[in-house]
Amino acid sequence: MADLNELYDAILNGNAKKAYAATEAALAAGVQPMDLISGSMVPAMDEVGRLFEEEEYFVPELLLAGRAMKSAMELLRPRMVASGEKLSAKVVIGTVKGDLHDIGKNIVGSMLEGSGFEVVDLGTDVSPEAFVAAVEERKPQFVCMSALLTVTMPSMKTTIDALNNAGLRTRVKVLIGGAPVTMQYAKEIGADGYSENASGAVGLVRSLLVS
Ligand code: B12
Repeated sequence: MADLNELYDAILNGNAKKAYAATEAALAAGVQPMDLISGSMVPAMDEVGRLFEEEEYFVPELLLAGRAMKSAMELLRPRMVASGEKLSAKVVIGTVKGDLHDIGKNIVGSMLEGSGFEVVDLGTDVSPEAFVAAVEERKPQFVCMSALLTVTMPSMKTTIDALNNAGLRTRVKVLIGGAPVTMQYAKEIGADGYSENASGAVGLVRSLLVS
């Protein structure tokens, strides 16, 4: 039986080597990538966030935990990306302007790829103009935006406005997510959907594709 606490502790302590080794061991024991993400990795990052709020952790600890999470994701990503046939939908994804958090966005991107969608990842700190340019050039059916900071959430609205002004809004479905984002906010800014996690994001894309 794989010890999932090891991965949780390694991320909490910001130990990238241990996180990698614990992930390797869990995969060898047959644990599924998504079970590792939702059972150990996300709860560990939530605890890191709580400790940061309590001022027991500071930015260096956040960085180390983020690095540990990324080293585990290195092993999980190839397993999440399906080798199967691509579905006929393209998704442009990015973290909005001013925001450097990309762990959740990367999980959503990997899950979408793993479900057969073509994913164009614009990275972090993506301006509304860059989203618009990507929609013009890559012609996706979906735009996925991620924000982890309350101060960067308004950039989601600015991006939707920019898509509107460029006459592109009706060509794409816009999905938003990230810890501070809510369904209510999605409705307020005129997004087409919101999900609180990566598997929900895949479900949303699938359901909007057939609707
Ligand atoms: C790791 C981390 C960092 C790392 C990021 C590393 C990286 N490469 O991403 C670093 C150190 C860089 C960092 C920096 C900062 N951070 Co920080 N960070 C975190 C932390 C601890 C974890 C975030 C994370 O990765 N969670 C795990 C992932 C898997 O969850 P997720 O991102 O929510 O994604 C899931 C869902 O939301 C959803 N989802 C995500 N995106 C999308 C998109 C779509 C379309 C859909 C449908 C779904 C979806 O699916 C994902 C998978 O299930 C959070 C605390 C927390 N619990 O969120 C603070 C937190 C987000 N950070 C915070 C702060 C304040 C900062 C700084 C301002 C600190 C500082 N003083 O410098 C800077 C800002 C830098 C910047 N400009 O962006 C605050 C934000 C407070 C607020 N309300 O605005 C938090 C909440 C900590 C806290 N409790 O105070 N941070």
